[in-house]
Amino acid sequence: MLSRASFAKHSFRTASTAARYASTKSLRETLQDVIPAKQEQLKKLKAEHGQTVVGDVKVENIIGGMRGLKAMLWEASVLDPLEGIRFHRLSIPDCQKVLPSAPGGTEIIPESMLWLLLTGQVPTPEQTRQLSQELAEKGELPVFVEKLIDSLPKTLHPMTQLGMGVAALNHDSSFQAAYEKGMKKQEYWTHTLEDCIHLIARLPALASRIYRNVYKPDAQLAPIDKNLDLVGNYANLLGYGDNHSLTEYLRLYIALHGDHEGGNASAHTAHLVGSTLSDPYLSYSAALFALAGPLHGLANQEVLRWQLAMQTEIGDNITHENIKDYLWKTLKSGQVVPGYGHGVLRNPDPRFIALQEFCQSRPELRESPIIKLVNKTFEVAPGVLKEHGKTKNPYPNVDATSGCVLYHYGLTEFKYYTVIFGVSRALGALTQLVWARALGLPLERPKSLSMDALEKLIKNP
Ligand code: CMX
Repeated sequence: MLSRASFAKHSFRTASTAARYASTKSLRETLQDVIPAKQEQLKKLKAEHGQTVVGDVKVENIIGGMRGLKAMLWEASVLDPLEGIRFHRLSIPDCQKVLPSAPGGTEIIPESMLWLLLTGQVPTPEQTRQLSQELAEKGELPVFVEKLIDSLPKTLHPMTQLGMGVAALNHDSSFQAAYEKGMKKQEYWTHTLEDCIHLIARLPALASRIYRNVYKPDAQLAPIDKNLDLVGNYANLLGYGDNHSLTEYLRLYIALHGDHEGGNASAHTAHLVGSTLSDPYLSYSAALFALAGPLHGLANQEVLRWQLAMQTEIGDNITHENIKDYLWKTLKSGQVVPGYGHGVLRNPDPRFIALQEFCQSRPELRESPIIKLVNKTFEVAPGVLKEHGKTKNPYPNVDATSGCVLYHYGLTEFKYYTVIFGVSRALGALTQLVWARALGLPLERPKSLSMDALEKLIKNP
């Protein structure tokens, strides 16, 4: 059987996606090629459609968290409420067909997703391998950051530590150094890209150091292996490098979770902070603190906590009736059902489906009690949430299952799960920073109104 990489290489280059394949060029050369056309597209949009109306702003948008307002540019992905995410027009199943996997693996490798997000093109396996190599070569942490992380109390939440570590990495920011020297605007994106690549490269070492310090203080951290891909190294550093299935799962999860258009709180935060010309380290550090909220990235830890509590309460007697009762108990106590609902999606999240398929492809996961419970919950929860009648989307989001797979494979420290999400989301949020600089997007500055001002405006529009 062909591996996904060779499958992609042999079958898909002749298909309609052929033009989307990158050539043999490097990542920087590919970006250099694609940026002028995008700059031209933006120029044309501004000149020809600057005054075209594409939506209304209602009072409910202003007081309702700006839901649904079409108000920001985001190049790498677009989220359709029914169909889910597309990365440069490729759906998750498309990506699973064409994006290269790691040597010996079958799942999408995050490097190929990063390439796609940045350039809109599907990299060859060789280009993916070169990017892996570059990331591994740049993967060591500066000693002062190691010392900073080692000095933090292990009771400090791993997400707080991650945000602090990422912010401290701006010590070496290429963008900031060049800005101080007075670089030209046309050079912004190249320095931004250097910072983004360095930051992504260093995330495994930073995130695994936090894991080691908090949960395995006596463990030795492995050195970065220059022959491994980003997640191969991350799994190794976490101490799970010999678990091929977990490593493959992490590759898939980190690739698929890399971007979810721009309006979600973490991506939007990176974009907002980046628009002040803060460097990518500071911008992404801010994003991580948005990700740390329970309505956003913390949901995967909450799902696991909730599913385990359900497991304890209903024991071995896992019936639809018992799960239903537990769901109602959660709702009646005023809590949300974690892993269900979404700000945009109105169908089951295709990322959830892809992770479910991963579970179904592995006998140990098919038999896992926690995965079985997730599946059974999925059979019941949408009906209960519909009957409850509050949420606009009674279906599971990606977090309904993501943490439970980690738990099955022995990565049971669920306060750490959002850190893995943080490693993943860097792919999309940092991509947009490169594009924001390449396109010369301005400082973000929406107009706010007080309630009095709003009432005045309603009377006198
Ligand atoms: N369980 C119970 N009630 C829910 C619910 C759920 N899973 N999801 C939404 N609701 C409630 C909301 O709390 C809200 O109630 P109030 O009117 O009393 O405030 C009402 O339904 C309407 O909410 P909505 O418009 O459907 O959803 P929002 O856009 O406001 O919120 C989200 C979206 C994800 C925060 C919400 O669905 C939720 O809290 N889900 C559980 C947490 C979760 O899984 N988060 C992960 C999100 C994934 C991601 O970050 O990518």
